[in-house]
Amino acid sequence: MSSLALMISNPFYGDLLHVLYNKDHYKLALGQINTARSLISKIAKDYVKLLKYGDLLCRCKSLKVAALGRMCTVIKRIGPSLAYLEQIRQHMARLPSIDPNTQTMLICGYPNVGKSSFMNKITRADVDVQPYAFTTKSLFVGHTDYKYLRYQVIDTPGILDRPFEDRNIIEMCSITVLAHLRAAVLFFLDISGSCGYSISQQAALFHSIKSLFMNKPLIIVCNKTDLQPLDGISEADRKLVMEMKGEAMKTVIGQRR
Ligand SMILES: Nc1nc2c(ncn2[C@@H]2O[C@H](COP(=O)(O)OP(=O)(O)OP(=O)(O)O)[C@@H](O)[C@H]2O)c(=O)[nH]1
Ligand SMILES: [Mg+2]
Repeated sequence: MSSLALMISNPFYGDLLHVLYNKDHYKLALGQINTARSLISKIAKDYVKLLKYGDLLCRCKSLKVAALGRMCTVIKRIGPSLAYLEQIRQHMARLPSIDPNTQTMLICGYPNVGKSSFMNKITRADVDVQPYAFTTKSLFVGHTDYKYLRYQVIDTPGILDRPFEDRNIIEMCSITVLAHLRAAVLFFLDISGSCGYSISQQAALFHSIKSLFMNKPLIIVCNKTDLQPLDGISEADRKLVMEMKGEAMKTVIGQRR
């Protein structure tokens, strides 16, 4: 369980763990493990003391059996906590390993806008692409080379524009990675609306999470232009797109200073 404790101490994985699991539950489980550990070492110490007075081999052996029995009882009592922590450990082990110190591109946006399709084009990752929302339910990591430099690319689950407390665990994974990683952000917009969401809904999401883009290079990617050319969108939508691009320019200029 020490690898789990190590993960919790990493701010990014720690927050991700809080998003995926109830913080109070696993802290309680870890606390029970710690108590069990000290109980077991106390039993060991007590029985080592008793063994010193063991005059016969058979008496020493029965002391050993008694000590092991008491230790097993302690372990049995924390069985459910151990099973719960093992489940978390296995889940965390399946998460992609994200290097926070490498150059990173983060793909985010509304669900079904074409984030994973782009990810599959520029990396060798094979993320599932489907014509419905929330196909991607977890973080995916791939790598791409550009001008002799290697970039880490992270595909995130789609985020809906809704109050923070209403967001589901899948959306919160994206929010967590946006909040923690120093990365260039590609905010994907489906300007055709074939994703099922209008440009104004997508723009509302942009403005509600734009504080997460602070101090990060940001690019607005207008996707699905084969279905709807950019110059064919309504004046109101064009204004929204230009507004977002203006915000993105600010962050890029901020980076260059
Ligand atoms: N016409 C067209 N369709 C696209 C384009 N990019 C993606 N799609 C389609 O859009 C749908 C959604 O694509 P995904 O890549 O799964 O979208 P996503 O943003 O990863 O979706 P979630 O994982 O649900 O958030 C699929 O049917 C894709 O084939 C594009 O450039 N043009
Ligand atoms: Mg996807």
